[in-house]
Amino acid sequence: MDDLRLLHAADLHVDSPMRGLAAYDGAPVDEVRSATRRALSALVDEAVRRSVHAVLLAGDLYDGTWRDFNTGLFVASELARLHDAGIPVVLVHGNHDAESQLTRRLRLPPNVTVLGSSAPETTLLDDLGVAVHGQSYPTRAVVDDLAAGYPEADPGLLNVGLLHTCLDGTLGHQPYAPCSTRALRAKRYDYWALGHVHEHRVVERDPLIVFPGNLQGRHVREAGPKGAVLATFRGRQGSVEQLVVDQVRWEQPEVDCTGASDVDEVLDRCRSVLEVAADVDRRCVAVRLVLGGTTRCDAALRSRQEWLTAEVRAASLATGGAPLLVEQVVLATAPARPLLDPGGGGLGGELARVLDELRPSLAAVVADEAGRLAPLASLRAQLRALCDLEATGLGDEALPGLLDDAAALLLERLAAAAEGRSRAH
Ligand SMILES: [Mn+2]
Repeated sequence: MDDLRLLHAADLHVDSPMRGLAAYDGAPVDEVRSATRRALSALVDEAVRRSVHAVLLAGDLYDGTWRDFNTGLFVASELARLHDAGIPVVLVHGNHDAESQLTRRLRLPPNVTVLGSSAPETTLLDDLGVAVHGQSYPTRAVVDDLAAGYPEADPGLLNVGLLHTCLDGTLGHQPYAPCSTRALRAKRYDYWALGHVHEHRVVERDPLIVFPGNLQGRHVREAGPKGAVLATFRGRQGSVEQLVVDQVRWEQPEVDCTGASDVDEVLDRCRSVLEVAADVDRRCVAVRLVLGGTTRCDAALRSRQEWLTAEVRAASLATGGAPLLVEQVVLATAPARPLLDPGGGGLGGELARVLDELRPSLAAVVADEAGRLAPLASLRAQLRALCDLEATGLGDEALPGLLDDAAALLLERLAAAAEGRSRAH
């Protein structure tokens, strides 16, 4: 008997807005903005090229309601290419594209079956001997165990469960449609095509319980290769492989600045790391560069971060490799010797003593946030929502670093001012 090939994807988030993207001049912004669409096209290309027998989409095909009908038209046109190739598609909606979330709707091509949201449904792919069981989300926050209502396996068929779930919640993500792997096993299905967790993960092999991960990373917390899963069955014996189809690869490479004697040397090291990043199979790469290590030029870097970021971006434009987007440059370097010695003399010593006085009160502000400074906490929450600070990765832990940055900046300005004065005399 021939192999049965099922292409399983989830969390496509087509037209996800890619918040927090730095749109500086020269950045490959269009490439990044269109990445979720191009990843879907690449998925369809793979399905056709490999003549898969069916495509399974396990929720969050859309990121939310469409800005206009073009999102739906684009998806319909890609799924129509599968129709032309005679490939059926079975899908469920997840929390992002739950019925209540989508205010606009379009009919999909006739090869597409959308499993309903009021109760579990089963669709039979008759000529393949496959039963696909599943249920869509009626609303965004489904906290019931949907899988509990799925039917028992049909012993005469290959049984597939299509489910958008956080599983037991230990993999992170919002706690929707929770269930245990034990309960899934008890259904005696041959394959559980899951969605919702954005990391690729084969949870169990017997039976296969699989998260393909999202189709296309959308920010630096979704780094590394992304794509779908090809599940191949010979009889009841299944195996899986990841099919990478992402069009923009997110990476967070580190630049070791240990021993760098000046800023030029740091920039040279950044350039080398960017050249390696741009060499990943010619795919557009979005990077957050993290500068670490102990260096004498720590203070010089901290006092000129905007310039440093621009220099790194300028370097990224001419690597000779794939288009690069430098999302952010994070300074995590340490001074080669203590920047400011509270026991020392002069300007540095004086500033160090002032900062040491400030440090405990800063710690107290952070510690007391839940109580006395509740309004501050809510203000911070509002600011976060406004600026999507989480997407930039700037959290409470950044506060002490901000103080160090302020110290470095202040010291450099004071030193420059002092120098200017002495020259004037
Ligand atoms: Mn989801």
